[in-house]
Amino acid sequence: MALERTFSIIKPDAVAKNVIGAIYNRFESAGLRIVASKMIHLSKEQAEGFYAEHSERPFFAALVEFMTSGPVMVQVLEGENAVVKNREIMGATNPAEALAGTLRADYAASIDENACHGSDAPESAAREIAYFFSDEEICPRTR
Ligand code: RTP
Ligand code: MG
Repeated sequence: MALERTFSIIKPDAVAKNVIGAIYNRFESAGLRIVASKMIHLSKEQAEGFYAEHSERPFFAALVEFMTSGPVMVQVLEGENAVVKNREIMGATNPAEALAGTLRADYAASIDENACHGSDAPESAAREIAYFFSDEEICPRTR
């Protein structure tokens, strides 16, 4: 299968827990390469735009509040089957349902503060990558 890209966020709860490196290790151990990365503190407008598909859901205001509560790490992951692979590494949205050994089982406290985001399809991955990164900021491996 050809290389695929996905978009990932280490959310404010996990950044506060000081587990950025531990989470990057999970990605790398699974064969995903980090081809772009930066730390940012999302504005309300950035968080609302990113999660626009959920704007009518009852948890939307709490989600935006949480996502702007501290800095996040945003990254582009590249590898075979990257979208599905990252979702497997993350585990279920609700950490109570996440399989043992997944990021959310290990680092998430609740469905509202669940440690990480990962694109749910190649189409959303392309949109989400473009939301945060210019082409020049993405560095595919040359060796
Ligand atoms: P994400 O987009 O953050 O990677 O999470 P996801 O695909 O697993 O879940 P999604 O349905 O896209 O929901 C986005 C985020 O909204 C919060 N949420 N809360 N209280 C609730 O019922 C509820 N449902 C979703 C979660 O923080 C979820 O990650
Ligand atoms: Mg989602």
